[in-house]
Amino acid sequence: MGVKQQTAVAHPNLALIKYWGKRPGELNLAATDSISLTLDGYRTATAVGFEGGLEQDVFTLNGARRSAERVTKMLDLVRRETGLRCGARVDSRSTVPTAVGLASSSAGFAALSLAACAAAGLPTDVARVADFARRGSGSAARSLLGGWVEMRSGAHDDGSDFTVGELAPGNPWDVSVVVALTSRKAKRISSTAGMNRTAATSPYYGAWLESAAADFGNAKRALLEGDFQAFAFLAEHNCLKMHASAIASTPPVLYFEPATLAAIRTVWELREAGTGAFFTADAGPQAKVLCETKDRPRVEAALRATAGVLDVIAMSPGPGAWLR
Ligand code: 2P0
Repeated sequence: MGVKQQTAVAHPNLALIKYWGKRPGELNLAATDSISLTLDGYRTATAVGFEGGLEQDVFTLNGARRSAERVTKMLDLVRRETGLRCGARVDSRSTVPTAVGLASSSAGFAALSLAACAAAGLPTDVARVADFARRGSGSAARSLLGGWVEMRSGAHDDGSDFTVGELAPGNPWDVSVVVALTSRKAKRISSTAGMNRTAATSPYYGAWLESAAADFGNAKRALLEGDFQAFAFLAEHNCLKMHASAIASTPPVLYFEPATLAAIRTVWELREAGTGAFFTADAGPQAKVLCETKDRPRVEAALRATAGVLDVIAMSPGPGAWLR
């Protein structure tokens, strides 16, 4: 077989209504439906080429050889579907800092799954690629699409009614996301480990699942009705509930650093002073602030002046993954 190399590019996405917890089984189906915003700025470009004679996958990230374990797990699904037996060379170039809570895996597995499907000759429509992307990292399925995206696990155990879809493609609001970087250290607990520990040990996990389902419905309605304040308020509350359930795990799953809390206070002070800014935080210490673009300079300045904030990075909504 000749080598057919394909390259895909994807951006990370920011969860505003969170995926936290998995359904039982091997299909990596989320226990909660989620809503995200795909961002511009950071990006990952991944080239995949299946090579006859290559016995193992070879994975390089920004030129350095890395463990191919998670890559191979996903590529095995592509091989199973196509009958391909050989290994692949996977060369990924990413500007997303890894393992600090900036959703590097969402862009990484979106680009990998799209490039792998194309290289293996499988269909590259979003519905098909999303099944592979999700198996690599749940949140990656959302990065296949641009702007506001919903991810729904459906009701079937075999994942056949799992969907991702663009919400409000017309982009109802001119929004920005301002990230307050509070630490450059790798996060202490991976999101997979954090959510599994929460499900196994947190007394609040059941309450989280119940209230997350209501949040999803209410937030989607607010988005479709164009009510930014209602949507963003729900997103902030949803984030706090996710972290509250995680903190109550044994041992605790705590992602916040002192500067994360300082940034949260800054956001609340901005709101008290009349600026519509709302924070969210994922499996890492960074505070991510959603605001209307007209308020972005004020939000950036306030976060820069916050104790412990190392840097401030502003981003806009971005497109879904594409083949290059
Ligand atoms: C999300 N986060 O919806 C949630 C909200 C962080 C908080 O990191 O186990 O890395 O690989 O499917 O996609 C989602 O976790 O987890 C995540 P796996 P993933 O983005």
